[in-house]
Amino acid sequence: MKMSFRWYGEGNDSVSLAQIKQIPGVEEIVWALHDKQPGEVWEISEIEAVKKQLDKYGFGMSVVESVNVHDDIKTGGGNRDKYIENYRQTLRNLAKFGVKVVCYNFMPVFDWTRTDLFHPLPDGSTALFYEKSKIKQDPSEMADYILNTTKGYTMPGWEPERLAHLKELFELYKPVSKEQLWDNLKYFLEQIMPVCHECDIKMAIHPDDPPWDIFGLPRLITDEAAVGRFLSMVDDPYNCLTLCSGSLGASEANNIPEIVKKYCSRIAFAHIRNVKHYPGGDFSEVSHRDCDGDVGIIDIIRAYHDGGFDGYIRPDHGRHIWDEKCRPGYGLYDRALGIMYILGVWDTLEKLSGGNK
Ligand code: CS2
Ligand code: MN
Repeated sequence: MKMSFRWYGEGNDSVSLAQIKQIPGVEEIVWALHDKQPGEVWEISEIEAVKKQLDKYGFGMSVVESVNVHDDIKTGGGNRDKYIENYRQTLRNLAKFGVKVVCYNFMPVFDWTRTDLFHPLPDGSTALFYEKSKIKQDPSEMADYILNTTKGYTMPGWEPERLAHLKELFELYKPVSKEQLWDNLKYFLEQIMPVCHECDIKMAIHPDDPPWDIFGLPRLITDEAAVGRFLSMVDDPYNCLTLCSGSLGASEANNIPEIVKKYCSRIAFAHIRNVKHYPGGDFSEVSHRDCDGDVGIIDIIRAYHDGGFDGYIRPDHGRHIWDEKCRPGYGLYDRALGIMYILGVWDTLEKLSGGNK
């Protein structure tokens, strides 16, 4: 297991590399070129610039989150082959810098969705919250809320330039059924698998968050059956998962420790996040401590440990604590606490099983 920390880049993150360096156990920075639009090639000089920044602190750059997939690929639009070729070129360029895992998602229009970015918790901290009844058919109210609340820090999938074209985006996805979306995902992966082999890069899909259809848009990676379908649809060791315990764990029906046990060998990247369920499908993100939420953090870590997981792992969203001003879910303090919790459980399991680390 290699511990990592997501960082949005110089001038684009409230957290500095120097701060991350002081969190015990972090070897890798999970990074991306956040200025790139989906479909653009990531140029060597741009990747090199990030490498120089990370080298100063001795961090690896093995995991990219995300190389976003162009809407034409998701919808099966006319230019998809052009954008797939660009994606392949980006993979080739990333391989030159030792990138081993590319996280991406195949969610239509939005990335993760929350109705409250700063929901107060009883301890005085705030966290991301989802209230089912607030998700209407029309997403424009939500889009306004996100734009007004995230000032200065864009949220993945909710970037102002995308939100400005919401109507067109919805039109684009109108004719795309769930089965067509599956077909388009399969087509995309089959086209890029040969390059993944050549470059030794694993593609690791991030589950849909929340794991159910929203705003009338289909969502694919929502439960164990979907994960099984996804992995057998393109049965290739380079077709992998980013197993996000909080995304799949937002649904009470999903047993995350069981999913980890079953598919451990195909998980390239683990996101550890805890979630508390409320009646009616509402949920709140909470601290990483097992008893604060419902996903079974200790059993999840145990499943990775006992499964011999040697991929990359990171704490996913944290709460906002100690008055920190940061990108929603991506502050320093609570994610650092999360790392210490994950490592505490992991190191204990190692010791109990007679390992020497
Ligand atoms: C992330 C996702 O913040 C998060 O929940 O895990 O936004 C993730 O980066 C994307 O879905 C991957 O494309
Ligand atoms: Mn995640």
